[in-house]
Amino acid sequence: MKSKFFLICLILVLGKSYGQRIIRTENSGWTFTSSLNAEERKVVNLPHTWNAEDAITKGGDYYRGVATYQKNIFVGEEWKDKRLYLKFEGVNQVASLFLNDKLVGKHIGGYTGFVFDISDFVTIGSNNHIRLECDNSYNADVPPLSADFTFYGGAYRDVYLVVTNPVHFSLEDGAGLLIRTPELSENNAKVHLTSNVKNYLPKQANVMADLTIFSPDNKIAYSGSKSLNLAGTDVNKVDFEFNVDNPDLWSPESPNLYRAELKLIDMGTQDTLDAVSEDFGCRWFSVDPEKGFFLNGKAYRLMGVSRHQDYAGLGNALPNKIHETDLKMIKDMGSNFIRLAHYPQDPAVYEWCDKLGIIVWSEIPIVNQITESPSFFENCLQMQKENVLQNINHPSVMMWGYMNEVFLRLPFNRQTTQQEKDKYVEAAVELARQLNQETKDLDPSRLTVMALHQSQLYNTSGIADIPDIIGWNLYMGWYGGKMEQLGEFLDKEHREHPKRPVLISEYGPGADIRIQTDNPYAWDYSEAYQIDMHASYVDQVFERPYVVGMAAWNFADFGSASRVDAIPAINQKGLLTFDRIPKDIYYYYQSRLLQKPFVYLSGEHRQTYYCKEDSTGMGTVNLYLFSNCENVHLVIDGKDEFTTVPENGVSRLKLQLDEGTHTVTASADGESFSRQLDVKFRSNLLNGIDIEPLAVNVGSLCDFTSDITNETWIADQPYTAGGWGYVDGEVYQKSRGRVQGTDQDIKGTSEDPLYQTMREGLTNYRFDVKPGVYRISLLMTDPNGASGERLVYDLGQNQNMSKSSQRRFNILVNGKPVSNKLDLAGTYGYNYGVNLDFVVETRDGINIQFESIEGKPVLSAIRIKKES
Ligand code: GCB
Repeated sequence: MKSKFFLICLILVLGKSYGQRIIRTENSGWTFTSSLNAEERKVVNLPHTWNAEDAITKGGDYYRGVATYQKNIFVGEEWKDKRLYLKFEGVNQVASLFLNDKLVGKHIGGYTGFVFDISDFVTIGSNNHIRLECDNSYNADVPPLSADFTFYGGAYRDVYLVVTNPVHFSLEDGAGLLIRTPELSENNAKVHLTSNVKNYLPKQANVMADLTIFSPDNKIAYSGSKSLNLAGTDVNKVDFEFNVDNPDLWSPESPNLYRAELKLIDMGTQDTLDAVSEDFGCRWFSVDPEKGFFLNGKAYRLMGVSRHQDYAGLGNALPNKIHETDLKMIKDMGSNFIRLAHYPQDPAVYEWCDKLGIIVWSEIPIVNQITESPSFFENCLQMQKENVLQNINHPSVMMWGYMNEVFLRLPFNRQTTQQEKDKYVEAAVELARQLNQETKDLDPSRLTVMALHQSQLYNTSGIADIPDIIGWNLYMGWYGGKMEQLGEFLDKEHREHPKRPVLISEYGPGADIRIQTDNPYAWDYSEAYQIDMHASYVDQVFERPYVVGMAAWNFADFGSASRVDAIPAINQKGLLTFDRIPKDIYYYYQSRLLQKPFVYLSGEHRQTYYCKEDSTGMGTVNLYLFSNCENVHLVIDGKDEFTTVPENGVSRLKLQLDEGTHTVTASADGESFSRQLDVKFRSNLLNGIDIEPLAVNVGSLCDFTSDITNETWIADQPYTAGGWGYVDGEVYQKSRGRVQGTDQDIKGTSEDPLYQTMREGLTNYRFDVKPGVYRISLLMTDPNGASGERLVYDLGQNQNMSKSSQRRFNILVNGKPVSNKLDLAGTYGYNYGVNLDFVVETRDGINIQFESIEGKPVLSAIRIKKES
């Protein structure tokens, strides 16, 4: 009896839902061809980009052009009365869709989704040929025109086939359902829901629109119906307005989501013709130039990250799972805020921000510059429309952005006359005005925002007065200036523009987990400098209640094909590496932002500490302790104990340790963290070189640990009798003196930082070793490029060029020549990593001599090992 009842119910349920839309991925088995290599055809699955590899290996010369994806889909008789759509979540950057060789449509812009109706192009009962042409070449009418990230081409997000009944909710307008909460308080939420319905039947359709709202705990919060008489294919609007009492508000701590399910029921057959569902949330927010950001009446400092959407080895073609793990790491860091820089991201990103409680700034990619053409304006406005309408229901989204540093390129464009510059500025201001207006028209409930670089042109032009909030991208302590100057700048801006809410939309230096130092300085790419700069910025912001918040640049390292950091083609300002290994700085933020007790000791990527031995036989080890606890108890090797009081989440520990392995344990409030570390004295290193070579990162204050050999090349030192080090010469510095070493891509190696820093003009480098046979490796590069040196991506600060030079020199060991007339540039080319290995026998130490023939000799690294 029971089972019969169940069967009837099942039939009813199945019967009711019969005929609803089919949504299936069309990701598998596309044949890919590109005009780069017309011969090559390969089968790929989406998400896919053709630049995952060459944007790294070829730098700025990665392939930007046309490529094609093709596949067949079978459309059976059963779909003859259906409507068919192809839905693309993102194709970079211009996409043209052909069905059976007929053009269906074209979409401009690489970062928003689009839907094409293919119903009238398919042949029933047959295979249908889909061809998607993508073009990621430079297009002066399509933003971004220039930017510090790679413009990976391809169908890099999911693609779906959607099959619907002739009567269905429209797919072409953004989210499908538009849900607004025009009035909100703790006691009541007024909700307004709209959808467009289409009827492709040749006759009028009488349908019922059934709406059910589920509360976060899955109870029915509202249900209602409306009957609709749908005539023709015209769009018909269906509207609901209702109240939810005592709504469960959405916030970072409680990301409560309501679900709206809307169905179309045939009044005759009672069949469900179509169904859509969307999550939404109830929350209100505002911003005040003095007091900062408020959500549901409560003050919040917005703290978080900016995020790019790519990943090591994959380019921008990420499975949704990586978006999810990224967002979870951002939440676990203690963030309540994310800037989706510099473009709208995958739908999965917004969904996870909703679920995890992360407040979103979503923007369109107008970066660095604009084109003063009507089509550029049109494309920008269309992109913003798509950004807004596709993401409008997400409660996490609270800001719509539309420009990043639009005046960056302008002042350096020397060919441009003042008059042309003025015209350009006027055009940018006009574009900002139009975008701001369009955004407000589409969604008056959100705040508008724009990101600026440190230039007064944004103030003098008036552009900074257009959006509701200003984001400053500030890099004092990196691209010029000192990190301590941040507060001064913010205060001045605040004084001069007291009505303007301000946040920091970017900040942070580059850092490489292979590079460690006790003496951090700008451009050394050390983790220590990254910690110091971030900590300084956060402290300065926390001292200023008016600062709305800050978004660290960047959540993770990201692809920027023409940039050269310690890893070429990667911008290394991430709190995590490109493959998402957290740098120490990630834990600093946990200590600063998490609400639960937290303890961490730095040094995840630095197991050995090479110290100077003091007169008592001890060396100093520098560790950062990150903790939000008041008192942290430290125990060294289970015996020596002391307590430290972290200031602003950090204690800078200077531990006196003897040579050997030590365990340091930090505990507070039930949390405990242990780190094991090895201490070695520099003065003893020559003794063990028959077992472990002595490898020196010449011209640098940083240790460099190779991720290939795991060998550490330790920071350089001056020679003292009985020891080792450089005798003379100076640290090679670029002409402008800001960077120690060169910032060029070193060819022939992935260990660029080892070669980038060097001494030049040296005549002797000595090791007072015991008699024996030694293998000596010299690492060198000639840093002077033919076109002179410059920072490839420099925020336009300085375009100094230094002249190329010629250097030729002899190398001798203890007076015996090992390399004559070495011409690094002539033999290998500029910026090529050259490694010379040779074996020598000595009775009286090793003195490597450099004899200049022309120009200054250079040495980047040296390693010696006793062979016998
Ligand atoms: C900026 C840009 C961003 C860059 C960043 C940097 O101001 O907005 O796109 O990646 O600086 O790392 O130089």
